[in-house]
Amino acid sequence: MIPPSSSLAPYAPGSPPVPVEAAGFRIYTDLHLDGDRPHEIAAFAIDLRQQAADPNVERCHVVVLGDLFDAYTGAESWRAPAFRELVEAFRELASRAAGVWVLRGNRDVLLEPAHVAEHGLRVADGLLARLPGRPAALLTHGDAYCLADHDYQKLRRLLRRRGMRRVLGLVGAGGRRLLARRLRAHSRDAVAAKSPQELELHEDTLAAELERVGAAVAVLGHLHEARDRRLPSGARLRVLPAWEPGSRPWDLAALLDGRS
Ligand SMILES: [Mn+2]
Repeated sequence: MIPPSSSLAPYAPGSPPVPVEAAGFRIYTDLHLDGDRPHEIAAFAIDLRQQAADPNVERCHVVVLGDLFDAYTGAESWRAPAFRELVEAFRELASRAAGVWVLRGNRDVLLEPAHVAEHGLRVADGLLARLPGRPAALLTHGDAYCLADHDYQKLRRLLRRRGMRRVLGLVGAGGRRLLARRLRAHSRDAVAAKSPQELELHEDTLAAELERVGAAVAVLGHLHEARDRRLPSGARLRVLPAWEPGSRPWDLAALLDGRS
């Protein structure tokens, strides 16, 4: 049961989705990489190198649908020794693919384009992805639609305030690390204590956003479970589970066709 609208937090969209048209989109989501689990980072780097070696990637955009990091604190997160190999793999992929995007999730809300421009990566809150001759798909993390979760939405609004970025810049890397640790611990404890409907997507808000941006399909992560259903508006909702090492990225055409 979805709670009535009166008990919802206000919808705080991120920046407008960036329109991108390409022959293909390859999608990863919710890797939650952490320097304490270097084997997972290495496995993802291997996968990115495989993507870079595929000649077809030239016509494709590769998209991480949010929560690449388990706790992103700022540009320094990319410079941690455990991430060196991954950064190299991203650079190689960015030199071959039509585009490589890292979308912001709730765990890496502090990602800024300037942090990754030198590696050839792009940052956005969402993409309006269009395959030739197909309806547009909104690719975004999905946390913006969990409106029954007031605590989280309050935090989301706070961390996305313009002035907040400057404040976090001033507290320095040590302060941001402390903040990230606390946020992560809070999110783990709080999520365990929340009822399933508190963590649920508010589908009417999502449907309205799809209509607003002109998309017929939403592709989201965040919930760490697979879903494929029609919203009452007729739009289609695809939720991707967290990517696992050894599996292939999702292909947007296959998602639209229901082949994966
Ligand atoms: Mn998430």
